[in-house]
Amino acid sequence: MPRMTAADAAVAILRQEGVTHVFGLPGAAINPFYAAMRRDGGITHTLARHVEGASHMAEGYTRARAGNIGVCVGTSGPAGTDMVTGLYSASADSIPILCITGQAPVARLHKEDFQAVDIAAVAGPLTKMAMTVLEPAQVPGALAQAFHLMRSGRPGPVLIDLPFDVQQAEIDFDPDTYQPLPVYKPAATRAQIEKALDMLAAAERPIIVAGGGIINADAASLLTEFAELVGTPVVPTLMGWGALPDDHPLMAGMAGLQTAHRYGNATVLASDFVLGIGNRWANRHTGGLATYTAGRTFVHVDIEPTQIGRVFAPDYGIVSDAGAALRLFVDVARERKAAGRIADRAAWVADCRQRRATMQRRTHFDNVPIKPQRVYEEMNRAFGPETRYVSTIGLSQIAAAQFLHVYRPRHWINAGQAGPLGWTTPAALGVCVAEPDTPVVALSGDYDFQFMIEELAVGAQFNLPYIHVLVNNAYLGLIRQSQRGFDMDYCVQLSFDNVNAPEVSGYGVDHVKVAEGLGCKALRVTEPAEIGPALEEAKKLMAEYRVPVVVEIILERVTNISMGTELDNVVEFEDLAAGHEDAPTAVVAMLD
Ligand SMILES: Cc1ncc(C[n+]2csc(CCOP(=O)(O)OP(=O)(O)O)c2C)c(N)n1
Ligand SMILES: [Mg+2]
Repeated sequence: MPRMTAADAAVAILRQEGVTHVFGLPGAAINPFYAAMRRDGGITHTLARHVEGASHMAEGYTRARAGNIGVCVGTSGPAGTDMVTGLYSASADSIPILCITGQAPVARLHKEDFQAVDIAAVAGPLTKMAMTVLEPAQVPGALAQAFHLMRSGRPGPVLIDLPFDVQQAEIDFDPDTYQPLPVYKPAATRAQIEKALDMLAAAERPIIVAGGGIINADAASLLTEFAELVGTPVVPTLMGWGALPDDHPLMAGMAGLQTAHRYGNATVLASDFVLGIGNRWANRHTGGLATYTAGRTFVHVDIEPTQIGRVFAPDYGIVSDAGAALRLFVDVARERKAAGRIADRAAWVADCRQRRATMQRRTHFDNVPIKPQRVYEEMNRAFGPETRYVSTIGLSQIAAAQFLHVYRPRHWINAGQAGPLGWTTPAALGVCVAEPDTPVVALSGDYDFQFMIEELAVGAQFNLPYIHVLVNNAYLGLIRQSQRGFDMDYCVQLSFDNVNAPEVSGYGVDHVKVAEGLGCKALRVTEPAEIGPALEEAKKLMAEYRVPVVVEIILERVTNISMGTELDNVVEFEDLAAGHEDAPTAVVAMLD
């Protein structure tokens, strides 16, 4: 039997499970694992500048491509605690990442050793498994189980903590006969799908709510086929956005309190039946449940049995992987179509389309300082359907979801539930590693950008080019807006007179200088007419220098973005579009 260190066995298993790349940051306690990676030679490594950055890079890597599992590696103590935010954000959005940490030697774990923290206990609630492996011979089993759990049921992260002496101990292990464990995914039965389709058929104004589970299951084309077969409009959730292209005739818009379209909310409110697939009825999608559910029948399909009924009791629940359910939905719908048993929904679809063509928000403003809406209009012009957008949170992200267009699954990559500031830059870098040939455009507010700004150096060092649109209002904009309810504007200003940069006119940080200092290219824009040319220039710089290119757009300081507490109570702060020229890049042309 081959003998090797447990660290060598761990690396061999990563390779057998398909890992080719890790994101990390070494320290003394994880050096045996790094030594094993070096001996193996088959895994590339991106050196993060902050361990939290490594965890978000791993998330970006997973989210970008079906089947990927991002791996982040750090040492004992603070490295693990730094990665906790990545574990939270991954678990909240059902994203598998594997976090590997070094640890103090087993015999010293209870002696308050240097950088010995019980990371497995810390990570427990945020992972599907968090284990400090105390026996070297358990390492292969622990890793096999880690991959099994990450891929099975509702996907999610795992943490494996490896004490220094466990990594170095020799064990018997045969990498050649290692076999990944089978993956468990519940699947709907035909009877369940028939029943759900009967309920859909009985409805007059049905919609499908398409969640991130469809993207995780790589089932976007099945969703499109099913929606077309049953002629039913689709309302994607924020995590499901891109499952159906924005220009598809059945795309009815997103619904919710913030990242939503006026027509999306209006269509949900006009519906009488909702088939939710791979979604979790997130509160920022539903708003108040009384409004959301009144007068509607619900079917909920989810891979995680305990999700059914968690937020509200659906009329019917099905435990199934979204892909497995959609395959059967398509099969049965096809049979019913052939038998002439599918209702004609043309009038309802036209109704939804009409809302889309009339209920637009205005994007075309010529103001200086620039209004944010105009930025997204220019981005729609500059970036094609192949673009992958990456964002986390803030007015910037909310407005982006209201105004940008997404045409493909995994092209809107967003830390939907956790929304950790600082996520965007490292996640975008992880996406670039996973998908080096597709254009990546990150979008940050100034505060999100400042949170993990050091990761830009990673993009410069490892030649990970992408465009980072930075919308700068010198404010914690979303929190400023939410403080209106407290009648205050308190501790949310990022503006100051920068003694080194009078040209930023009191907006505080000189992002261009910082980005350049970290090895990136950067441009600053203050006039609306400059946005388009700057984005084109950024594409050229990116191609020439192969580094991240920051396009900073100086916004007006205060712009409130549409949001509310109920689907029927979203507050609009700006003039609505009155005609096509007010929303010139809307996918469905505005009816004047
Ligand atoms: C780690 C963390 N702390 C606090 C918050 C709360 N928060 C959400 S958005 C926001 C302000 C974001 O400001 P900016 O990135 O400039 O975006 P803007 O809203 O101005 O567009 C804050 C503080 C958070 N999401 N994450
Ligand atoms: Mg801001």
